[in-house]
Order: sequence, then structure tokens, then C-alpha cells
Amino acid sequence: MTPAYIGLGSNLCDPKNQLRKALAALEQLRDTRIERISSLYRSAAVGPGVQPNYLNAVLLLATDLSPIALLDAVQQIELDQGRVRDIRWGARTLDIDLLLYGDLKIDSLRLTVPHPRMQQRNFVLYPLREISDTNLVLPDGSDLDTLLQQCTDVDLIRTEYPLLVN
Ligand code: ROI
Repeated sequence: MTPAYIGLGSNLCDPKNQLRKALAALEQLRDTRIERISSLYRSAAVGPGVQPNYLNAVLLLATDLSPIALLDAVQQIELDQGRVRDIRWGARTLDIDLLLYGDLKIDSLRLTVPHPRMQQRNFVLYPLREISDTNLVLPDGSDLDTLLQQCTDVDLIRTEYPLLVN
């Protein structure tokens, strides 16, 4: 199985509930296990105009799905939760980004891995650090601790909300 990190974000229609529903759907994915789940983070929206704050989390999966099959699966979950792709970087009910897939670098029309903007995004880097035991080295040789030193955590709050409710 390949370790794959995915990022979840929502800033519309009860974000906490959106992320919980997404987690439940991800638990059902074939050939895939959820290995780790970060805390939920409240983050200021990156993007145009005025948008509500986001809730974000990062998950570590172990998967036998190919990168494109995994992308198809998470995009289906986004659609199932009412995602409308209209305004680039606009508000959304659910966004699931494929951040890292093993050590692969992928640059195709549909998919770029590592996620091209993850290195600048505090709402990705901080939860990623929370669930990685070691200082992750990305396929381009950059390492998570160095990226974190260059990335402010202002406007990012680790919440106490549990993502898993049992
Ligand atoms: N901003 C934050 N804080 N969190 C996100 O998950 C997020 N996702 C996006 C854009 C619109 C770029 N901004 C975001 O897709």
C-alpha cells in the first residue's frame, strides 16, 4: 500500500459536519485505509473576496488505488456533498486535495502531486506535521520543518472539535 496524504477543507453549510461526512465516506473507500487524522483547524480563507473561515484537516491514507483512481474517488465525495465548481478559489462545501502520494511526482492535466500550493499553506503544513512522526521530506527535497519555519501560523487555530464522533 502507498501512503497518501489528503487535505480536507470546508467553509460552507456546517463545515464540521461536512468534514465528518467526508471522513465517513473516505472510510468506505475500497482498497484504502485511514491511518491518521489530524485535529480540525480553523483557518482564515485564502482566496478572493470575503469568505467565511475554513475548517481544515489532513489525513494519512494507505491505499492500493492509483493516484487517478484516488482522485476520482475523492472528487466523487466532493460532488456527493454538493460541491459546485464555479469560482476559482471561492467558498466551498467540501474540498479534498491529494497532497502527497508516496514519493511520486505527477504533472498531468488533471493532477499535480505534490499539491502545487501546499508548501505555502499553513492549513496544510501544520496539520501535516501533527500526524507525521518524522520531518517529512517532499519529493523536491524540501522538508516539512523548514517549510513550517517559513510559514506563519497566524490565523490558524487548532480546535478541540473531534472529527470522529463515536
Ligand atoms: N483557504 C483555507 N483557509 N482553507 C482551505 O481549505 C482553502 N481551500 C481553498 C482556497 C479557496 C484556496 N482557500 C482555502 O481551495
